[in-house]
Amino acid sequence: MAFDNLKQALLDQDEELTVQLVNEELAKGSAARDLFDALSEAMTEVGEKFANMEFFLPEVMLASDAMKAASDILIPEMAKTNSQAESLGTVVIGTVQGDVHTVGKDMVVGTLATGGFEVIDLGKDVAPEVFIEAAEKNNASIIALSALMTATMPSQGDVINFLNSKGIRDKYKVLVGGGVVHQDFADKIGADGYAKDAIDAVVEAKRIIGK
Ligand code: B12
Repeated sequence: MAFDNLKQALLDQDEELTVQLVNEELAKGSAARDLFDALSEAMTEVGEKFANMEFFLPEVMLASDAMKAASDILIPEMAKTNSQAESLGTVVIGTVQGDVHTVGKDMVVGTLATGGFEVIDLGKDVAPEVFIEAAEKNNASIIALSALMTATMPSQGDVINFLNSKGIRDKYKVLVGGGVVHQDFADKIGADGYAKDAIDAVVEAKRIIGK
């Protein structure tokens, strides 16, 4: 398995070592994207360990912090290697209201930026009106919504309802995702696109804007 030490550092929730190994691998010429993918796999394993009760909230939070620190280095690196000459447009992204899960959303930020989009990251627990203000202000073409909990999935629909109530639904494509979200739910709330992971998010983002 590639980058075993790096993955293990994340599984050990060792932020300092994770960052050190990322910097060492970059200095050796490893591709930022490969490092990001390896860490994404490790983070998925963290999620599985949490579900199996091998890990509890403190371990998960520490691993998430290490992932965030690594992403802060890797995302700008990945954006540099983006071969797309022209921007594909602006995506406003965030985790929906009531939800503080950011790891998966951060990965989508990374892949969209590498894939040629300008990305405005609004962070977590974002209210519908904040998504829409940011989309209007930045002339976005896509609003991307992450939700990790059953209780916060309806907030994705709230953003679409808000767009409808303002009479501006047609100005934006809405892309949804996150652990609990699925295609049927996306269809039900009238989203334009759904993707199961950060790699597919780029394919789907391009598809919904016809690129
Ligand atoms: C990490 C984590 C946390 C961390 C979050 C830290 C952080 N900064 O993100 C902390 C500890 C804070 C946390 C808190 C809580 N959590 Co939590 N958490 C998780 C955990 C273990 C992993 C999530 C994760 O990072 N996965 C890894 C990433 C890579 O996967 P992902 O997020 O799904 O993202 C991928 C795709 O979904 C997709 N994607 C994501 N977003 C988007 C957006 C778009 C537009 C697109 C296209 C794609 C896309 O791409 C990503 C990369 O491939 C999950 C369990 C699990 N197995 O998922 C529980 C989980 C999500 N949490 C859960 C719960 C209940 C909570 C808490 C209420 C506390 C608790 N009792 O456990 C609080 C909620 C606080 C709140 N109001 O939000 C439940 C939700 C249950 C449900 N179905 O509703 C889960 C499923 C655990 C469980 N089995 O019970 N949590």
